[in-house]
Amino acid sequence: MDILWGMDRVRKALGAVGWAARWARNHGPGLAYQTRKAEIPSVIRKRTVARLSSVVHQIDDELRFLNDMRNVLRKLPHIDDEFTVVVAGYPNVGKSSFIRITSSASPEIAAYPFTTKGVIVGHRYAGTGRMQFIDTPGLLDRPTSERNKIERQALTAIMNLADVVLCIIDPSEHCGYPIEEQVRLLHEIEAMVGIPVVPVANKSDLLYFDGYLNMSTETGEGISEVLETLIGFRKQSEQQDEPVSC
Ligand SMILES: Nc1nc2c(ncn2[C@@H]2O[C@H](COP(=O)(O)OP(=O)(O)O)[C@@H](O)[C@H]2O)c(=O)[nH]1
Ligand SMILES: [Mg+2]
Repeated sequence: MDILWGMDRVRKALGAVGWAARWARNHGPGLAYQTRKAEIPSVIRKRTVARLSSVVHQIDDELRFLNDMRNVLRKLPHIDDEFTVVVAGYPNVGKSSFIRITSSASPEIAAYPFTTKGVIVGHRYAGTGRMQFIDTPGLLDRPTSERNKIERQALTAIMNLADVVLCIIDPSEHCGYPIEEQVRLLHEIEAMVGIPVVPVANKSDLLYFDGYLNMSTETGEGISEVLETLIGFRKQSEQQDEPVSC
């Protein structure tokens, strides 16, 4: 909430609503009594409604703000408090394919307030152990210089949930990006996040890349080794749990 709106803004809105609620509690019984006792109740009733509507009018902006906030919060992806892997890499390297092939249940596509695209959240329950994967379309798929303020905030929010970043590269370059550019993004992410980054070369069915963990989300080759490597960071993440800023 702090990242999305700022806690001071949220506090101000809730404070205003609290004030209106207290006003209604304090004045409500008196106004009701006056209305009942009045010789011409309709006049008092009109006055009462006018006073009430004036109170609501005074907090109109705050109510609208809280309503907008509720709409955003409702759409936030459901992200569990469990071992979390954020999947990074240029478009078309195989991020979504990896989440699809490793998740026990169908990955959930959730709207994320910062991006026009959905965030894909996948869960793995069996085999190597419980973990969840978060895809980051539009966030960790290109150099930082191209990210705007909102996207940087979104990234900070996601990184605070993450234990490990899995950075997928595609040495076959079928994704459409030269390998040098992809490795540059990998180093940039390593320098930025302050949590372990696991680089993995995907599409090993097309090209094997020396010096990296290799996998193919098409054939399934190397996937279990990648999962083992990721889960190896679970212990570490349980010990240190510090927020990061991107
Ligand atoms: N040959 C091959 N193609 C792959 C592999 N993984 C993904 N692809 C293909 O690469 C394209 C992009 O994959 P996708 O998972 O959507 O990439 P994303 O944009 O990073 O999420 C799709 O056409 C996939 O079928 C792989 O291991 N081998
Ligand atoms: Mg994708």
